[in-house]
Amino acid sequence: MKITGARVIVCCPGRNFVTLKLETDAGLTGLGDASLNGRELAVASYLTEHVVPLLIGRDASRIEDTWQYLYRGAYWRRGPVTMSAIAAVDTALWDIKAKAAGMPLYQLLGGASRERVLVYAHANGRDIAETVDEVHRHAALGYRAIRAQSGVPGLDKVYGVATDRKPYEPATKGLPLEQDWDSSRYLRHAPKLFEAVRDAIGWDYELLHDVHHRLTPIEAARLGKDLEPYRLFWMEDATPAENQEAFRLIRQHTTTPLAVGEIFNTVWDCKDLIQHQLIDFIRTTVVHAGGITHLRRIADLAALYQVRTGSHGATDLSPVCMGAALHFDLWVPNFGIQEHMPHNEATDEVFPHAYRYEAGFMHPGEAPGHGVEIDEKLAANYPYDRAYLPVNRLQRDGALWDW
Ligand code: CS2
Ligand code: MG
Repeated sequence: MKITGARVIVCCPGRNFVTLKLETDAGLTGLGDASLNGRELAVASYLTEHVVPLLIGRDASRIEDTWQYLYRGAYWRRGPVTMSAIAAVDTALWDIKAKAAGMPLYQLLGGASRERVLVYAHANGRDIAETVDEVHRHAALGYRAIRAQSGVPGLDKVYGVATDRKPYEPATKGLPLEQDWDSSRYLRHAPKLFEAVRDAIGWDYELLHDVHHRLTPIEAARLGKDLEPYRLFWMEDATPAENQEAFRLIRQHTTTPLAVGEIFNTVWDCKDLIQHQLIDFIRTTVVHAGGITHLRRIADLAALYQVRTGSHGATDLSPVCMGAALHFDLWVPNFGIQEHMPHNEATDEVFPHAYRYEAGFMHPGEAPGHGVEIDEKLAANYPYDRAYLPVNRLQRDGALWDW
């Protein structure tokens, strides 16, 4: 079976998505997500200008060879743009292979290891009371695991807290939004949030929290310690991880489980963290970490050290990524949890899908392939609309800080 066509479709049904569609001489098509929030067109052009010409005429069944060809062959390795482009090709090829076999993708990976995929929801509010309300609302929707974020007294805008109570904030039109930050205010506030949430919801729910890279290692260590009484499922992205050793310091001080990896692209970004057992959950996902082929490599390394998966699943990843991730989650033996933020209605219409949510869990469905398609006509009604992620500045002196 040969690849006869490859097209990049960019659309914006609320958020910007980049989708690669492969066609074959057998009449089968496959889809891969290549969305990189705020830098979408870099991946689109990497694909169109440099990858698509290499794909035409290739054997669609040679997924591994194509992965190696694009990774080693480029000479310039790793990085979010390269790895998202490779991921899109890889995901589309797995989609085609599973369709050719007449099977849902998880069957090709080795079959289901579980009946359903545990997902966590997002609860956020401008203050603690509002966040507690949101936690209750998500519990009523059936979620067993809930991430809680709240505004911080004295700070204008904080990551994870949507403006106008919209479900999701990152990426706005015009210049990047400037948020302000003060680690001391945040460090005083976060334990109070979890004390209130535990008081309100009790102990039958898993609670999660995202620090979004904003603390230094020693501050992260202190937060982990202060949150211990509330038994979090994880504390996410406590500090930036370019220096993987930084996590050793956090680890020495706290038993709060640590998650990281939504911005990682390859196993090399995770390697030290996993091998030295400095983390508990690895959050790499299909679209930004080289597709199913590479994610499987990361998960297998993690399994050796009892590190479990917890794939990124924000709404800036398209339903194509979500579908593929859910097949992966249903199979992967060392599964931990999957992030779930429902897409808006327009996105769900543009990307009809077989996956479904039910009472705190998801399932990828039984459609052959990964079960996600694109309505190209509808997609054409939503042209690309440039948007940027916010930047973060210290309240004290306006210096640029981590976001
Ligand atoms: C996040 C994301 O879901 C998460 O945990 O940290 O919201 C992240 O900020 C966005 O995906 C960035 O595009
Ligand atoms: Mg995050």
